Amino acid sequence: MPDGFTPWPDDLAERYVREGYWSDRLLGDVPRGGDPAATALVVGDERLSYAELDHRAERAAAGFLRLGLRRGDRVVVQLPNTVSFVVVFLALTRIGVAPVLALPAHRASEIGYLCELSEARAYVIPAVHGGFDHRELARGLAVEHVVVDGDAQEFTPLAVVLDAEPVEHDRPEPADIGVFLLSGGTTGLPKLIPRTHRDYVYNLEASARVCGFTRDTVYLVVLPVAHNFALACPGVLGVFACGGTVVLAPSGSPDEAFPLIERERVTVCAAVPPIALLWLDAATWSSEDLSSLELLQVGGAKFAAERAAQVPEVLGCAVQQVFGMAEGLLNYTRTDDPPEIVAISQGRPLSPADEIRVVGADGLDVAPGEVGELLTRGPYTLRGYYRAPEHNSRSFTPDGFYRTGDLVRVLPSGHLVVEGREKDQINRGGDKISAEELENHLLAHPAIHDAAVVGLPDPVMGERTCAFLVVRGEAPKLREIKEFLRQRGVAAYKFPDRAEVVDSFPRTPVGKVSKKDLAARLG
Ligand code: OOB
Repeated sequence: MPDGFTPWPDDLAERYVREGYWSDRLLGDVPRGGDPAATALVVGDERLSYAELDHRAERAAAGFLRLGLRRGDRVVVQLPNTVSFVVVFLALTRIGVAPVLALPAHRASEIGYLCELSEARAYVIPAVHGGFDHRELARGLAVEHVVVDGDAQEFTPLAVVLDAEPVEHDRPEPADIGVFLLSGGTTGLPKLIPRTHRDYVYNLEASARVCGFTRDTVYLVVLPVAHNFALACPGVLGVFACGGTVVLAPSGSPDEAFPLIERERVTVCAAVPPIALLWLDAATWSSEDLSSLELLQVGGAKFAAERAAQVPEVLGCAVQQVFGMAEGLLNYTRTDDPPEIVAISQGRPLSPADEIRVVGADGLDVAPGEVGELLTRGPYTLRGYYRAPEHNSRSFTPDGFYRTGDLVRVLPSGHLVVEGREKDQINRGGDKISAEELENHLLAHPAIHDAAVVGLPDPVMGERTCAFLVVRGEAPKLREIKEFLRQRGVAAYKFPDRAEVVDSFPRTPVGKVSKKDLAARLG
């Protein structure tokens, strides 16, 4: 195991194996149980059977080995919702190379840091995506191999990697790190979440059971497939574990998603609240046949009870609330939960082995039903961020509970209701923005003397980002601030939606910026 990884204590690891939470199955083998002739993946006009997907993954595995990658290496993968993403993910995990899953929106600032922190040996990208030339970004990086899906220019074409002759190869151990997910972040720099094969396989298989996935499941992906929710909750991998069919869409726009639902007879989809709201709206006027839909999962940010209650009537399918995190813990409402629980709660823990505590500022458990910070540990929740000892000492209790930073209360049924957040993060329609990270970028601007970033309530996005600024001289326009951040290589979803110039920041009694008072000023 590489340095920087915090394992589960031996006694717990033994228990998770003994009680059947952890198996020997590997991430790259998840699609191998299905009917070889069944359709595994549909993207545009391309349809791949399980046999074809397996064959492509084996060839790609050989191709990455030929590049010189070896078990224990890391590769930053930044691919959109394409066949290539799926094949590359399976190939790398089969040879024990851990993909570091960047989002398509990430730019030089995030990618450079991820490559450095993970000591990635390769960076896998599309040539151009959403009008952005990833090759240009790659030219500024110090990675050994840049592998390009499309016109590779001076780099390695992915087509060459995908075309290798299959070879016998070593396989990883179930306890090895299978994949690195990105944390939403609360500090100046993003954190990496190591997920082992056995904890992530449990994550996706147990999720698939709770969600009732079968070989008849047709799952539409509208979120970035690199995000935990769409990848493994139960996501693409959960579908593969059951032998069902995955349909990849480029976005959640009803113009793109609804025709696919009709054409492929989609049965389930995972959405963030802004997409679910769009669908509720569009379904009233669209002409597509959505009658195949059985389940809409909604998560990533709080979905209002009134809206959740509308889903069955308007979209003709069940709704499931999902409160999850890349760090591990997943909460799902269950198909047989009473409708009011499904509307008002964000679900209950996936696993009987999930341990939950709700604590007050003093670190002690609050009375049942009271609001407090959610702490958790269990068979698929990390024990430490990768190579972040100092941050880990704050993010975990001495006995290994992860401090989620989420404020919740527990209903008598065991379901959780998310009541807010303690962490300094903005949740913009499911996209997470670390206030400190954005503030540091803003402080680099010559006209900005001080910056405090807060989330303001928004009916569609849940929150929007407002930057309060103390300026030197003339205040920069919002447009100029965005351009400045773009030039620094910051992902666009982190750009502030609004900038407000103030003379000074209100302070708490201990001298910290009071973000509550700042937000209240705009009341
Ligand atoms: C999912 O994962 P992340 O890592 O992008 O973000 C985790 C954070 C949670 O700590 C919480 O603050 C927030 O996102 N969150 C929710 C929520 N689901 C996530 N807040 C309120 N209500 C919800 N339903 O966002 C994620 C991972 C797996 C499945 C689903 C979502």
